[in-house]
Amino acid sequence: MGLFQKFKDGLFKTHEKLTHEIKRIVTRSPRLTATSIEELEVALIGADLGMAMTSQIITAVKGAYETQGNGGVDILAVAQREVEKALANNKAELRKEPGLTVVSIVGVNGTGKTTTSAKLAHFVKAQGQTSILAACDTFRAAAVEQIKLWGERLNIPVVSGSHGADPAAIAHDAISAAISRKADYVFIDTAGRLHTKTNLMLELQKVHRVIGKKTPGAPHEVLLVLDATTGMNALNQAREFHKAVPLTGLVVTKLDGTSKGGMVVAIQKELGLPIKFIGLGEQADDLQPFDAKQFAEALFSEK
Ligand SMILES: Nc1nc2c(ncn2[C@@H]2O[C@H](COP(=O)(O)OP(=O)(O)OP(=O)(O)O)[C@@H](O)[C@H]2O)c(=O)[nH]1
Ligand SMILES: [Mg+2]
Repeated sequence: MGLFQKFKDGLFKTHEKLTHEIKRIVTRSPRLTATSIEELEVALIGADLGMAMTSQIITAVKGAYETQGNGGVDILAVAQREVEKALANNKAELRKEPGLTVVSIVGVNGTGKTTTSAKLAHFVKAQGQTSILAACDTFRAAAVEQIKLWGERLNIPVVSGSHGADPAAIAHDAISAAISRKADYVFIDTAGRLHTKTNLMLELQKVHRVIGKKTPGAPHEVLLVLDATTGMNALNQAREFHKAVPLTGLVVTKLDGTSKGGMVVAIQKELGLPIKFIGLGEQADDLQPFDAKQFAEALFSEK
C-alpha cells in the first residue's frame, strides 16, 4: 500500500466529517455569507484544528472569494494548502547518531507507548537498521509480556528485568547490549505516568540521567506519545512533560479512531515541537513518519 493510501485510510474519519460539512456549507450557499463563514469555523474547530489554524484558513477563503468571486472557490483546496503551509517547517526525521541512537518513549497511561516502541523498531528495521527494545515499564504487571510478544512477532531483541525492577537499570543494560551487538537504535518503552505526579516524573528524569552517563548525549530523542482521541488535553500533557524532560518530538497515535485529527495541526502550532510520527492503526506498519503534504491531502482532498 502506498504512503498516501495509508494516510488516507488512517485519517478517514476526520476526512469524512470535514469534507461532508464543508460541502454542505457550500451547497447551501454558493456565496460567502456571515453564516457560512461561521459554519465553516464550526466545522474546522470541530475537527480540532485549533483557533489559529481556523483563522488562517478563514482569512485565505475570504481572500479567494474576493479575487475569484462566488462559485470559483474550492474551499477544500484552500484549506488543504493552508494546512500544508502551516506544517511546512515540521522536521519529522528520526535522529540518527553515528553510533548508537537512544530513543526514549514517554507519555501518560495508555497512549500507545509500547505499541509505538515496537512499531519504531519495525520502522528502522525496514530501513536496514538494527535495534533493541528496552522493557522499562516494570510497573504494570503485563507490560513486559506485551513488549516481549512484539519482539517475538517482529524478531527484535528485548532486554527486560523482573516486575518492580529499577527501570533505569534496565535502560542501562539495554544500552550495554546494544553497544556489544553494534545495534543502531535502542527504543526505551517507559511506564505510563501522569504528568501531574512529581515522583513519577522524577523517576523518568533518573532514567534519562543514567542513560546520559552511559552514552553521552543520550537520550538523543525523547518522544512524547499523545493519544489523538484525547483531543486538546494532549496539549497540557505535552507542556508538563516538556518541563520535566525536554522533548525532541511528538508521536500522535490513534488518529484512525477520531474525527478530530486536526489536533495534530493545533498541537504542532501551539508547542512548536515536531510531530515525528503518527499512528494510523494497530499493526506494525501503521506508524508512519509525519508528512505535512500527505496529511493535508488526506484531510481535505477528494482524490
Ligand atoms: N487504533 C489504534 N490503536 C492504537 C494505536 N496505537 C496504539 N493503539 C492501541 O492502544 C492500546 C494501548 O497501547 P499501548 O501501546 O499498550 O499503550 P501504552 O502507552 O504502552 O500503555 P501503558 O503502558 O499502559 O501506559 C493498544 O490496544 C494498542 O493496540 C493507533 O495508532 N491506532
Ligand atoms: Mg506500555
